[in-house]
This record gives sequence, C-alpha cells and structure tokens, in this order.
Amino acid sequence: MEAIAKAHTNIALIKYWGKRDETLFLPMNSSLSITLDRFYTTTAVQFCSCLNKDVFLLNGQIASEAETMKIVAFLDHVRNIAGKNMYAIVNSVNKVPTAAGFASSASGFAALAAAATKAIGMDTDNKTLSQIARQGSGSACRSIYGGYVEWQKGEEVDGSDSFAKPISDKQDWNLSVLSCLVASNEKKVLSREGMKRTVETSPFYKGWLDTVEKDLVQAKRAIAERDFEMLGTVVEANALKMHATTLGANPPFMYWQSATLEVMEHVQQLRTSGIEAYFTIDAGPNVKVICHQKDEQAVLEHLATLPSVQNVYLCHPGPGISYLPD
Ligand code: 2P0
Repeated sequence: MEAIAKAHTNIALIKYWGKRDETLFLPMNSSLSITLDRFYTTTAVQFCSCLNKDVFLLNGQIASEAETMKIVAFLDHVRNIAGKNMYAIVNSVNKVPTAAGFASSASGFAALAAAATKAIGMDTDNKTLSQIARQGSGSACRSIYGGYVEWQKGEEVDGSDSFAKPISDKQDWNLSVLSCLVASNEKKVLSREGMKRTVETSPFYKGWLDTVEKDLVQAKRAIAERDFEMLGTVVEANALKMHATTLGANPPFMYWQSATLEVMEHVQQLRTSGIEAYFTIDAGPNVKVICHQKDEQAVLEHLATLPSVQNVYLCHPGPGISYLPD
C-alpha cells in the first residue's frame, strides 16, 4: 500500500482570495493559474496496519506538530472516503525554496492527494483528485493539472462542483515566469489568515468580488487569442486589487516591502523601454514577472541587477501530477 507522486507549484494569474466555506475550502471566486516546471514536491505515502499513528517526514526530517496536524487532518479525509482506517508514513521532499517565501502548499497537497489516494487503493480521476487536494489547500486543486488551469468556484454547498480543470485550448503558449526572491525581513500574515481577515473586515473586499469574474473572462480570452498585452494588463491589475483589499482589513496588513515596490516599478520601466513584462504578487513580498520567452534573458538580466533582488528563478509552464516510478 505505497505510492509516490510528484506535483508542481502554480502561480495564480487571477487570484483565489477568500473562502465561502473554510471547512470544505470553497472559494468566494474562481481563479486561473500557470503550473510551473521548476518547483515541485515529491511525496511517498505508505499505509500500514503496523502503525499506531501517522508519521510525516518533510525533507528527510520529522515535521513539526503543526505541520503534522494538517497532514493528519488531510489523511483522515482520505481514509474517510476510502472507508479504511490505517495510518500512514508520509515522506515529502520539496524542490521549492520554501524558506525563501515561495509557497509549497499547492504542490505539497496535490502530491499528497495523488499519492495517498493511490496508496489506499482508490482509483481516482483527476476531477475527484482536484476536489480532494482542494481540501488540503485551495490552490492545490489547480496543481493537479499542467499548463493553464482554471479553478471554478462552483455553487453547491457540498463543494461537488468546485474543482480545477485545464482551460481547453492554447496549452502550448510557452510564456516565461521569473520568480524574484527579494530581500525579506518581516514575518508575513499567512494567506489563510490574511484572506479570512479580509473577507470579514475589509470594505474593499466587495470591490474585489464585483470585478474578479470579469478579470477571469478577460484573462481566458487573452490566453485563447494569445494576446499577451491583454493578459499582462489584467494579471497585474488583478494582483494589485487583491493586495488593495488587505489595506482595508481590520487590522490592516500588507505583503509588500520596499523591495517589492522596487521590482514592480522596474517592471513598469521595462515596458516603457519596449520590453513587454508584467508582475504579479502572492501573499508575500516576492514578485513574479511574466514575459514572452524571447525576452526572458533580457528581463532576467535587468531584474538580477536590482540590489533588492537576491535571486531570480526562471520558470515555464510545467506538467500536472505524475506517479513514480511511471
Ligand atoms: C492564489 N494564494 O490564487 C492565491 C493568491 C495566495 C494569493 O492560494 O487556505 O495556501 O490553504 O486554501 O491555497 C494561497 O492560499 O490557502 C493562495 P488555503 P492557499 O494562489
């Protein structure tokens, strides 16, 4: 009863920001992402009647109590669906610079969902897998698939219509994503807490909800038409709007640091100089820059010269989940 699965991280072009149901991880809005080739998690799961509790190893070490509790809750869910009650050893290795503030929960829970369901003997299709991964971490439901992926928020109270799927066409648009690690000195508000506080207290949250579905339609149209300017414009605007909601929360908070603003300004200057590049930012200070592949070296060189940028990781659209050995 062992299986090994690999899943890649994803970067949201249209953000998931806010839950309507925290237990089932049902989002307030639909979102759209690119799965990235460079960062991934490989997870081995072994269920055994010989165990009297779940064990979670992260990068070769016994994980903390808090991290283990999240994994146990997720395994409980899988055991419940499968109707089995064996404990498991979960051995997870992250090829994501997590200490640098790049989130690994998407690849982590996508890989765990795939490995755990297979190890426990379930024959799961990707739609079901996406729904299961969602209940570990919302953004994980998008990492089941490669390329450009939409998470439809769904309408049902039981979450049965809330899952991700690849957007149907133009999957081979090989844009470049440059993940910029900036000098960071503050502990961030975790995204789970940040989105909850924003939904509950920010007067700007209504503005987010009123416009995000329109942003999604525009982003999908831009991808279908391979219109990079249209895509970049809506991606940047959507990220700025998400971050604006945090400023209205009570207590207010912001994920940006001075280094974040420096990269944002530089990207806008690149556009003025004729290089098409756009930024997006998640729940942290790092900035992701998207551009055409033909411009990636020029953009990389520009970003790497900024004093506040510690590292730039060049990424491209990557694959969905896979099982090892295949
Ligand atoms: C996203 N983020 O769409 C958005 C944009 C951060 C900003 O999904 O509570 O770790 O586990 O469902 O998925 C990060 O939130 O939150 C995230 P939970 P998750 O990528």
